[in-house]
Amino acid sequence: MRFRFLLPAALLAAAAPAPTLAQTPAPAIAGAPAVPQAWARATIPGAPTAAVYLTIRGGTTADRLIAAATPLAQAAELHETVRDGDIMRMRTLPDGLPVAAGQTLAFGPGGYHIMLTGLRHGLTRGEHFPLSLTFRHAGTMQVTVTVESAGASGMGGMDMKGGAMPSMPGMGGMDMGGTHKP
Ligand SMILES: [Cu+2]
Repeated sequence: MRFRFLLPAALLAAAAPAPTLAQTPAPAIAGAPAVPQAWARATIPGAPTAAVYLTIRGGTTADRLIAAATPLAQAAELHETVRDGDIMRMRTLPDGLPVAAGQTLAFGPGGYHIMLTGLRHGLTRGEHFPLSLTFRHAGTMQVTVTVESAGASGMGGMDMKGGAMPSMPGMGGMDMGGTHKP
C-alpha cells in the first residue's frame, strides 16, 4: 500500500501559530475586507455591557459582516443606533452589515457598533482584547480591540479634551459603557 499524506498548503498555513496582534489584524485572504481599527471606550468597573467600534475597509468584492464574538463577553451583537424622534435607540442587525467593495465603513458612537453583553469585567483604558469577526465570504478573522478613554470619540489620541462629548440633543449618556442598554 502506498503511503501518501500531503498537507495542502492552506492547511499548513492555518496550523501556523497566530502572530502576535497589535493594532493590525492578521492578514486575511487576498481581497478580503480589512479591519484597520477596532476600539472601545473604557467603562466603569463591573459594567455589564460595552460597545466596540470598527473601521472596515471593503475588499475587492462585496461582503457582509455577519457575526462577532469575544471571550470577554457572553454575546457580541451587531447593532445600529437610530434616531426615533428625540430618542436614540439601538437595534440589532439580524442580517448583518453589508461591506461594499473598496469602501470604508466606520462604526462609531451613535452609529454602528458591536454590542458586548455579559461582559466578564469592565474595560480599562489601555487594555486590549481579541474579537473575532465573521464575514459571509471572507470567513472569520481575528482583530484586537484597543480600549480608549471613556470619552473617546475615536481611536488613538482623539479624545475630546476634558472628556466632553459633542452635545447632541437626545443623546445624553448614550453609548457610555455603564448606561448602554439595548
Ligand atoms: Cu448596542
